[in-house]
Amino acid sequence: MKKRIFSGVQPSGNLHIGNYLGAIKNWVEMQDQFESIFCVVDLHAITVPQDPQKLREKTLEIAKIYLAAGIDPQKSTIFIQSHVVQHSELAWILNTITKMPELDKMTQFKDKSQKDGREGAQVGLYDYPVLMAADILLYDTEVVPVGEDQKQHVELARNLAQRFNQRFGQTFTVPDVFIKQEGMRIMGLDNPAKKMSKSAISEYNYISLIDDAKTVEKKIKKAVTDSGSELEYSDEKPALKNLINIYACFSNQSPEEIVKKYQGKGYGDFKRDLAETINGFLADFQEKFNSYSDEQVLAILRAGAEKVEKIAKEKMKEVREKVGFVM
Ligand code: ATP
Ligand code: LTN
Repeated sequence: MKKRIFSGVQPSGNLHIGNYLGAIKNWVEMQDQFESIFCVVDLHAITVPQDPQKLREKTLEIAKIYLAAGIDPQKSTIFIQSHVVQHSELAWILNTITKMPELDKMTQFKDKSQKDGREGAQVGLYDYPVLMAADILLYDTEVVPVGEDQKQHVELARNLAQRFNQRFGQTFTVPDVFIKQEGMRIMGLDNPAKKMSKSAISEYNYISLIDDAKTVEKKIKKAVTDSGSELEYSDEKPALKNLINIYACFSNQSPEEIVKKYQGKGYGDFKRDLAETINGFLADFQEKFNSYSDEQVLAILRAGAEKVEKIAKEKMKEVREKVGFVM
């Protein structure tokens, strides 16, 4: 039997090449070997304020991105998180076995609550990792493919599964995290010390999957580089290292091959070719992205929800019995 994988992306902001290289690209490669479930996590998105109309649009957009990237609905199931109510229900139950210090230490919460301070942060943002654990455990997920930044959250899902099993008897599969080395942490183009993020303030931080060719050229041109003029792949030159990593992921060449190719040439040549490589990928991607209608994706998402709801219902029946609810 194939192992089951589950992963998701939030419909907040513009998906960028970091999301693609760190997560979605790997899902596409994994969908033949695994029974795959991919979710558009709208319940997670509202942990920071969203405009309702925009949220609706973004939710369908993420699903189109999955499809355009190569997720095949014949092989994988895609659905919208809020369409399967059991996610919220399990999150509530898991809340009752989660300890405050487990959430206090979450890097993502610390980062995201920085803006308004802990006092101004919503409880939902704090509780985000528990909902994510519910997503994962509801389906007896065995492997969770994500970018580096999500490792801590999957660790919590593992702990909660073990704790619940210990207290109530074997119920949940303990999931493993899967992080692919290449692309696991694409850094911001304007600041190589922080990961590329769709909630970044400057649009020069990221390359969106729906940026046009001119914008990509401009953003790559403006991307910070380290001092010096020779292309170098090292931790001392984090900005260049990041650009070389991006180039490597899109061109299937190793960083060493790339450095060799540009020896004796300036950053200019490298940046021009990098923009061209990214644009080659985006042209094909965007053509597919634009070929889906809202109705088409909605039909796929509804069929997906129907399929996974069966699994979710069964698991919740077991959970309800175990915790002592009257059936
Ligand atoms: P935000 O910027 O709002 O925090 P995000 O860019 O982190 O959002 P998510 O929806 O939280 O996007 O993440 C979707 C997937 O993309 C996750 O698996 C995450 O690990 C991965 N990911 C996000 N940013 C990067 C990055 N810079 N490099 C590699 N993978 C990333
Ligand atoms: N928090 C994740 C998105 C996410 C997820 C999940 C990923 C929500 N639920 C379950 C894997 C499995 C993020 O990437 N920001």
